[in-house]
Amino acid sequence: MPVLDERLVPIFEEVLSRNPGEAEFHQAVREVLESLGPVVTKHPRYADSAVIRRLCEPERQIIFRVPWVTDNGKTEVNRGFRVEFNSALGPYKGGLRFHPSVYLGIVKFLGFEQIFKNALTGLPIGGGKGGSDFDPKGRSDAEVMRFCQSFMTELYRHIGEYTDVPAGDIGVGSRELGYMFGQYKRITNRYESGTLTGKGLSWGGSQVRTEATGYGTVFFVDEMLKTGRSGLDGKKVVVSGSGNVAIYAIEKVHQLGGTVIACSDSGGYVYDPEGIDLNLLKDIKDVQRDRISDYALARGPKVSFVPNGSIWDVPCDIALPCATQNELDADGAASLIRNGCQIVAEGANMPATPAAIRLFSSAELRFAPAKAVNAGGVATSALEMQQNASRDSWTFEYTQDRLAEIMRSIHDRCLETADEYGSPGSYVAGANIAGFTRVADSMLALGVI
Ligand code: NDP
Ligand code: 2IT
Repeated sequence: MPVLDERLVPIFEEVLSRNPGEAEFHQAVREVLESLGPVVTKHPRYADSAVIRRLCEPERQIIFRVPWVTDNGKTEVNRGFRVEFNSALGPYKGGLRFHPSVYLGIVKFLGFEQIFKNALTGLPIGGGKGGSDFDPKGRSDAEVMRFCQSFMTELYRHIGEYTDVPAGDIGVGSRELGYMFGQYKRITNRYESGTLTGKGLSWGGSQVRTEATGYGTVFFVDEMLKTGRSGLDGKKVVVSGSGNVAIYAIEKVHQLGGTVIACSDSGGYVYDPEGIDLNLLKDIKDVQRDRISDYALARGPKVSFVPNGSIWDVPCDIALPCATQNELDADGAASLIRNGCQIVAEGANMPATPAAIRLFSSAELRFAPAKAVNAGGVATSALEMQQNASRDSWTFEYTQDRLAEIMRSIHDRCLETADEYGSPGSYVAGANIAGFTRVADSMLALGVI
């Protein structure tokens, strides 16, 4: 493990002792602190002012009961979370995740990452995250609605256009956001569009928000390729997951001339050498809400389904992990390197383990971290807020151009910052330092808050 600067060791030790058992949060904090040594050397004010200690402690953490009734009349009790991590740059902003694995440590890791990601966009948004250990899989629409209504019956008092603006994440898409917005509107008697993002187009949503995280991921990769005077044309790409981020990453790779030959869900992966049939995938995943194994069944014998297999064993030029945290470990990384993969860019949040990242940095492979690569989703959420505030709606083309420009600017800022702090070419150092300095400077300007 890389050593931490001696001024950062006590901060990390405090994070460990104050947040016991929250492994994902520890991992996310450590990854940022590992980049900050040169920053506190160059600018001792960051170490002297306790701004880093303050950043590691959420401004507010809300945990609540979510009771709801199944179609069979049984009462279920889930736990709801909203961690309002940092509001130095704007209202707390970040998604809601519904997945059985959700607990405080997951919400805190995601909220912590969100602070720096949102800072990198250059837009006026603070960092937060929320969710529940509710599992939407196998639940009817009516059950999902009752759960969402109960969740919002508590959450509504904590959020608002100027306070905290949630959106989607794993298990939360336009269906769930619709039920939550409906309940928010009903309780508050306000059509406050800017209180949630990722809304449907007919009720205050923005063009391109659905596609934004996946498209933005591929725009970022395109910028990486351009620095080597190359492009996506003819490239073989592997994308893990088959949810919102994965589907629109696949769509943009295909639009830019690459071919996605494999994707997955938690049951395994499909290998489709001719390229993923996106209309079929969208129908199976978005409409039928079925499994990736059904995709292979529908495509016939030319497509294989590998249950519980590692998608990183499929040889490719570019790998885009777009499913979940820690899905790409050292074995997966070794396999990608062995098979000649050139770029790994994180569409999901923290999908590569620290051991995998260490292997990438010692190989001829370029690695780009989530807080830069997948920032297009939240950036387009901020564009949605901007449209809501001005009661305007922009065209698809204009919004997509704004997204592409934001991704280009994040990419360039990462490389410039990495250069400035003595780690040329490191997107990890660039993203962490550029995100950190913007937030920390604002916090210092606002006093000890
Ligand atoms: P979805 O719920 O739409 O899709 C999630 C996908 O990941 C599904 O294919 C799911 O498979 C798979 N997956 C989830 N958990 C696991 C697991 N434990 N093991 C293997 N596969 C798993 O979520 P999104 O596409 O929205 O989110 C994907 C990632 O992108 C997350 O890390 C999220 O935080 C991140 N992200 C999302 C943004 C957004 O705008 N939506 C923005 C930025 C980042 P299965 O159905 O089998 O569970
Ligand atoms: O991880 C993320 O950036 C998201 N889930 C999107 C957050 C948002 O507010 O759009």
